[in-house]
Amino acid sequence: MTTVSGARPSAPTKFYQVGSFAVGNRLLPEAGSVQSSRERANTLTSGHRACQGCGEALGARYVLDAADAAARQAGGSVVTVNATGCLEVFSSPYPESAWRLPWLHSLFGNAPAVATGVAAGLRALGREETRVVAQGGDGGTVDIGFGCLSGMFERNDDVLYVCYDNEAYMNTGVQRSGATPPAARTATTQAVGQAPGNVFGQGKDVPRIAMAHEIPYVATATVADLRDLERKVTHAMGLRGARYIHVFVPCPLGWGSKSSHTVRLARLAVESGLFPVFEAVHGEVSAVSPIRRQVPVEDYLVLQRRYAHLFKPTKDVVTISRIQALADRNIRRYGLLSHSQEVAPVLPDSATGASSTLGARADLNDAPKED
Ligand SMILES: Cc1ncc(C[n+]2csc(CCOP(=O)(O)OP(=O)(O)O)c2C)c(N)n1
Ligand code: SF4
Ligand SMILES: [Mg+2]
Repeated sequence: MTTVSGARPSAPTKFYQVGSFAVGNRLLPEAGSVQSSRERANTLTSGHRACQGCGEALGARYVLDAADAAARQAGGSVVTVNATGCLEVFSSPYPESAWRLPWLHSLFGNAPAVATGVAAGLRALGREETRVVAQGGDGGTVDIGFGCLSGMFERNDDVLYVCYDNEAYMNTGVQRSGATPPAARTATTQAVGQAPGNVFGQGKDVPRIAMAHEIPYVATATVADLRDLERKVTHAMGLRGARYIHVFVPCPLGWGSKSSHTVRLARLAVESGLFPVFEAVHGEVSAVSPIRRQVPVEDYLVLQRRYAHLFKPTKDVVTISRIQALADRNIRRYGLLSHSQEVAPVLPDSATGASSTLGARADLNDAPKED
């Protein structure tokens, strides 16, 4: 190591997080990640007003940085269209903005239509190297913006649409959306009555609905595997036409989880089978992220106050078993487990006795206290 005459010798580089390719708070360039690059765009800067541990803020930064890097690589740039929701609100309190790229907000339900218009305008101007990324929460995507999104898919408009799924309308106080999972407590699905929390058998699986439109590319991802997310965005940016990425983003405020558990919860959602991670090309599944060892759904549920009623005053083994059955169905549907591990059969509604690797740790369901 050389030192400039008179300058203090540089401190030796301190490595930590062994195996994570990280040094300090930055990924090593050798890892080939957009986030490891000194020239990374930082499309979403610090200083925004997201809650501590917000999965949506983390996911959006990786998505837009990767999209911006891919567009620059191809000699272009990115325009972003944002639906109303937490991401829009916490990043753009007037007169400030945390965005460092062209960014538009119009309404809650029309981001796909606005993005389509932006793409059409750019095409008319002969500026097809400027790429359009639209983004919104699950409410904006699955519910209110769904018609516009389906039209964008059906016309195969040249837009990458990214949904950040935190499984409820968080920005307005945690109301149920079409992506809220069964049994979850929200402000509009209270933990009261015979069947507390959200109902079973409703809701929309938008990645599969997107696949039914046979668009060029559909993918799911989580903030537990940011390299995978980055890779999928980069790949999608190399394609033309309608593309859809559905990102699972835990929300500490809405889920009643510790801020420090955001990545852990995303990982548990994947490893339990509740959130399958896959890619699909023109309507056919082309790749899945396999699970090495399936964890019981209880390990995931017990860390969140929105499921507290499943553990107190007594453990609701029937409802937990029904949720387990949904995870097992995903594992079979996408072939997520390696052949070395058998998938548990679907349990009937009356089934009892869901097992857990947490065992007696149901006490973790006590109100999570921030570290
Ligand atoms: C037509 C219309 N209805 C309702 C609202 C109020 N509203 C703003 S953001 C929001 C919830 C957004 O939820 P989601 O899309 O899931 O994003 P999140 O805040 O969870 O990230 C609602 C209901 C609105 N802005 N416009
Ligand atoms: S309420 Fe949830 S989605 Fe909204 S900023 Fe807070 S953690 Fe993020
Ligand atoms: Mg939401």
